[in-house]
Amino acid sequence: MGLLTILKKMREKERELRLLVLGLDNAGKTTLLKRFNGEDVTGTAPTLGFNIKTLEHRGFKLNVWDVGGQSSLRSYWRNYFESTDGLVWVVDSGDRERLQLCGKELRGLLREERLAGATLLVFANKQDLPGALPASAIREALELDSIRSHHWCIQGCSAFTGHNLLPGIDWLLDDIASRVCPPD
Ligand code: G3D
Ligand code: MG
Repeated sequence: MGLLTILKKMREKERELRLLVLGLDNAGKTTLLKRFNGEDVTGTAPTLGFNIKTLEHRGFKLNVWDVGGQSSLRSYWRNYFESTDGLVWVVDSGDRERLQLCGKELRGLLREERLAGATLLVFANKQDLPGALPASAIREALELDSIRSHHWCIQGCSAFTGHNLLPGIDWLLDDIASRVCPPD
């Protein structure tokens, strides 16, 4: 392999990012990924293991892992932490009963050593639901302002309609790129 080929391969590797999409079950993780990928979002079944999707966006190759969120599966999340550039935490903004649990699970993740370098994007999903809490209320309930260990941002969105998905993902990519990709 010539030097130029090696350099090109290194460059490609730099533009390959690993995103981990987590959240409680029913938060809308799989729907969000499908919508982002332009797939039909009706009739999404609960994820019993994990989905891996490779997406292209803004010249980045995104390896996205969508791991099932049922309580029985949460202990397996740790198997997916290695080399994660960005953590996307998806919240069902209509699920007031489980907001406490949602915050607790998120704080547990942020203490994980192998996620220490990751940027955090919180999607306050299902904003299209009439009873949905706004992103500001989710931010408070999850105590996001107390996070000092990670770069973070919260974005209200609807995976169902696709509203505000792109601004969230773009912020995430910009933040990661400023850390891991040298400017062209
Ligand atoms: P998960 O992968 O996080 O477990 P899913 O969640 O993507 O399977 O979605 C769980 C349910 O929430 C699905 O409904 C899905 O249609 C719905 N949902 C996901 N995102 C949104 C959203 O932005 N708005 C609304 N209104 N619903 C959403 P069903 O009825 O199929 O269980
Ligand atoms: Mg799912």
